[in-house]
Amino acid sequence: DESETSQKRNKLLSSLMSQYLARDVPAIQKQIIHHFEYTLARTRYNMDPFGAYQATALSVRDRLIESWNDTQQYFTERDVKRVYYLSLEFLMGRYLTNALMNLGIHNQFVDALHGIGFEIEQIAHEERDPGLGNGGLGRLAACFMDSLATLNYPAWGYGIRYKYGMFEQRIKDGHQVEIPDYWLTHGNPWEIERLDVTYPVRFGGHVEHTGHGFKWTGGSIVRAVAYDSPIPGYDTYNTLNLRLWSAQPAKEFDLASFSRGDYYGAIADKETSEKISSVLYPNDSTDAGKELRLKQQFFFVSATLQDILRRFKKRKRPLTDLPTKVAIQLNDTHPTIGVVELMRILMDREGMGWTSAWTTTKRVFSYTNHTVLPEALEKWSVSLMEKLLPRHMQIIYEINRRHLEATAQKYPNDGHKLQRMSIIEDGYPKMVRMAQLAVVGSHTVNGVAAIHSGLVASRLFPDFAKDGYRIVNMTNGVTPRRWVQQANPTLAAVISRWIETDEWVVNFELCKGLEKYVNNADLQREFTESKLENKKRLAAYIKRQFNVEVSTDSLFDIQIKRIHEYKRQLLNILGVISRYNSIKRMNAEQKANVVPKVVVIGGKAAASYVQAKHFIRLINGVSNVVNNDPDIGDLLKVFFLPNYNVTLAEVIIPANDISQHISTAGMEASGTSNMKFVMNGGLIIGTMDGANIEIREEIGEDNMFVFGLHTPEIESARKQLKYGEYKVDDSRLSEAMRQIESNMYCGSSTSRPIMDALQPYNDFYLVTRDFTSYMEAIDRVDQAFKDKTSWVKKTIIAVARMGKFSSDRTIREYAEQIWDIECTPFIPGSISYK
Ligand code: B1H
Ligand code: IMP
Repeated sequence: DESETSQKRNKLLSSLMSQYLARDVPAIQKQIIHHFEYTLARTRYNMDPFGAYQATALSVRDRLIESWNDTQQYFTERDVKRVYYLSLEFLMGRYLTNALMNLGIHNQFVDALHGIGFEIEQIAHEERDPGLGNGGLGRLAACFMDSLATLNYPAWGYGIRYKYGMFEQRIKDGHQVEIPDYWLTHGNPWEIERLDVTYPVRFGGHVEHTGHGFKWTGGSIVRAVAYDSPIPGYDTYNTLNLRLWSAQPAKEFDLASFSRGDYYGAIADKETSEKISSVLYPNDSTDAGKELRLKQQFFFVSATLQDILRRFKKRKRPLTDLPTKVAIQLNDTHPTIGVVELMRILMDREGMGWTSAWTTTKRVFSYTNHTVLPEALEKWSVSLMEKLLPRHMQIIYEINRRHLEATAQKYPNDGHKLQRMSIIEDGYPKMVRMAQLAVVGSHTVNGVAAIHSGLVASRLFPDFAKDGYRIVNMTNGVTPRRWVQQANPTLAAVISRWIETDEWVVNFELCKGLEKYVNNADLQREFTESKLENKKRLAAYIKRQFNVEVSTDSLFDIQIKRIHEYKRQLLNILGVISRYNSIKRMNAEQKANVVPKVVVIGGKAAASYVQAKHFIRLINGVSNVVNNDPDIGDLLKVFFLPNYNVTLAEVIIPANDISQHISTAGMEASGTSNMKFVMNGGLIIGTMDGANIEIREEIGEDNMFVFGLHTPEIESARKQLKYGEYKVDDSRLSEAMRQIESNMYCGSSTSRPIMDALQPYNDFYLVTRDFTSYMEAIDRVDQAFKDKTSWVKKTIIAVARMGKFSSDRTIREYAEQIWDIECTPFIPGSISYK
């Protein structure tokens, strides 16, 4: 009857809990007030929007905690295989609306808040956007978490809880200024601090040879403390976890320095450990090669592996079974040291031999490559590795020795091949190539779009590809929850009404159903009205920012992404300058024929990326000239929107008529905003690069404005330009360049380096070479936009055919072809909590 008592107790507790978590408006209001008064210790007579947001967030979090605990317990009891997504970046965006929509309690919260005098939009707006990522790579990790949760896959995200996220960008006199993003100022209601979940992480020290192997000791210890954020899936009880590690001083104080009387010195030492999780490196697509960055990588990987192994060991079984319960995905090379750390743990701590440790390790890891740009390929000097991770350096040498020996046996007389495939790059200094290490240590390598995966195999790792290494393609995707349902409620309503279901939110292929109504004038009108709503929202934002009214009849032309030479914002702005010049020359009659345009450009430049910062200065200069020219009026307006982030993307993307994805062919691995723009009823002007190619394949060539050289033509075009075998001859371009040179838009400190880059012998990104083709495409856009009916039809067809680009599709492919994990939807009443 002991079990009878406990059953009774559980029943009572459950009933109390369901009363507390009831979904009716009064229950929600009670909960919000409760948190306001007791968690925040504020008085209800003094409720401000920020406090209301905090209390609301805490109320939502309460609702997530139970499902989240149940989900973890369920996975444990079912003993399922889990995937661990290791990423140095998670660009999650705001949580509140996402959580409410995924939990299906948005309407109730709208009413509950309204009843106590707040509008949900205002409350949602109080949340800081957690910018723990640079751009596409970090946002991809966030979309993946949403899809994993929604599809009920047993998955965890692991990363770093940076104190300072992506810097805030301000514009001062046309220049970018970086402001630190101390995003935790007012706490973070979505995270749960796990002071009980902590692991020691060692740096430095030395390797001892014991009787039966090697032991890494000495050095200094940093503690990793877990911070968990629940990840709700859409319309499912399953709730996943994103575990981010924060660095803290280890408990064991350095008694020696205390006894020496060096009190301050000993404390200062401890302070430095906290630096490890202090700041996100803002270098999208380039490798900064800083010691602290390597420390960050090992710190989060070591804590994560300890956590994963602890979980695995809850059941007694041999460690060689690890690959049947654990899949680890390396998001780029950043967590690659994990391959070596797992080897070390299996051998030095668990006593496994090399061969079985290696087989086990290789079956656990897989690696996603996100770029073929040489400047992004991570390398660490052997001497730095030896200093920070001496045992790991030994293991890397041994991995490489065996790898090269096996290769040499197959290709006995090919020293160059060995050099290319080697994990160690000879030279001064000697370097460890993390990409080679990731390939050798993984069972599968993937690229992120068809063309990119092809290049990974043919250009980056041709020797490995020929040697039978598994290199596959996993075309990126984005979550339709955040990027259509939440960002674009008017379009979402139109879709649901016409295909008579809102199932498209979890099955984006269903949008196909729109296509049969493409000629229906009512659908066309609703599409147009929805677009207008979204353009008004962006126009209002522009009005607030710049105090300029823009006409929503204009074509909204948008390029928002990190500022990079290869993304060619410079090509865009040269096009804008020519458009300006051509309007300047027009008479009234000609002007009547011009498609009025609002050009929006946004994006951050890495703080040390000088040329990218010049681009920003030039764009602002052009904006200043064009927007203040009375001859131009509404025909052309140009804005550089500061501080592009996920929250701003949610406002800008739904308003697009056209978006620009105009990288030099072969350089943008995939791009993911291109997908979001089209899903939101806009068309693309773009090069045959990254996912553009597959988008065009899906939506049809008539619905995309393609221009420029193709990847196979790039190298010879560069040579031709460089050696004067090809001369660019376009008077619009020379005029624009003359104006830049004359400092019409900005001073010479900006114009000179930009002019330099445009010289034929310097134009690596082929801006001048693709210019004429680009301008032709812009003309085609103008012509197409003049026919409103034909335009809206194109956008309807495009939306209807974007099914492939849901991250749900991507995640299913990873799950089936790489991770070998299964959907495990929660079955109520099935867990015993034993
Ligand atoms: C992408 C990065 C990246 N590729 C190094 N590489 C970083 C590399 O801080 N670092 O050291 C940060 C980021 N990011 C992007 O990944 C590609 O450029 C996009 O084309 C792609 O869509 C995205 C997601 O796959
Ligand atoms: P893409 O590089 O254009 O494919 O965009 C990548 C995605 O990252 C965008 O769609 C945004 O969701 C997100 N993002 C958020 N902030 C930034 C940023 O500062 N630069 C680039 N992308 C960002």
